[in-house]
Amino acid sequence: MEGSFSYMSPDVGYVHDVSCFWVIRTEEGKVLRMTFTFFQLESANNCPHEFLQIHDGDSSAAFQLGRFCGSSPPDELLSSDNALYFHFYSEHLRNERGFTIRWETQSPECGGTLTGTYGSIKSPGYPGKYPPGRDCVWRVITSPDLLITFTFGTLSLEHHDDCSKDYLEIRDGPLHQDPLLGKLCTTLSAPPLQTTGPFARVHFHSDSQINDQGFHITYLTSPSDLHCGGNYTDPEGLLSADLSGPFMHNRQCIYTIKQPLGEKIQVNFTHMELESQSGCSLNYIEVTSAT
Ligand SMILES: [Ca+2]
Repeated sequence: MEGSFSYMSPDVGYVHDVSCFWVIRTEEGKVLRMTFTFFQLESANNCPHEFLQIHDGDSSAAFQLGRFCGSSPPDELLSSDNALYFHFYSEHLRNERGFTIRWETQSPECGGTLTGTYGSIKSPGYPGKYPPGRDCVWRVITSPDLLITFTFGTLSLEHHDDCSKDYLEIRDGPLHQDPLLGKLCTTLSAPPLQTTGPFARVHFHSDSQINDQGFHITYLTSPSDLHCGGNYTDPEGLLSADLSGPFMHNRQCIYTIKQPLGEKIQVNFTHMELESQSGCSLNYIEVTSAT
């Protein structure tokens, strides 16, 4: 769904006390993206006499995205839910003033797989407020010799002491049971977080009420300082990790062995010496089949 609407001053000089309201509503679960194709209103600080005011919902009670006048509106605005409310007011609308607004329905950005060596992740509807009742999961899958560092450009989540309401959770691996790097539910800035291996899982959760602006985080990758991990496609070969010298702390070495479809892979341990503890909780080798 898409469309546009306009208000232009009539061609008769001045009109007084114009007040108009519009609501755009689209399907449940979708968001609206709007752009200003034409915008020419009186230019004044705080727009006291003439303005277009936009709310992130279906009434003036919803969060105000902005009050605009002059001739340089923002490039685009996104709703965080499926409705936008517009209020246009002018005390004395002059000739050749008005606006045209174009809108389209979009699916909110929520989850996905990122494989680049750098990238960014935004909460659904960002820079508008995130919608309630969402769970978005992003997986960052980079190459075996890289580590991932997340930095927080914007972090603005409903604050709660034990993060039981809204939260952003980053795990040191691709799975929900992988170790937690950080769980955030604050509007305070947070220091960067670095993985110990080439994969990460980012999970955003919002509960049913009280939302905030959300987050915009970026990630960069850097080479692992140790030779560990790699991709193997030869029909046979040897994997080894040299743990001599300064002992390797907090590292995941991911080795992937890939063979043509239908081939089976046999793994033999020719030498293994790892610290022993019950349940292999501290140091371990794990072999999984990724068919
Ligand atoms: Ca909430």
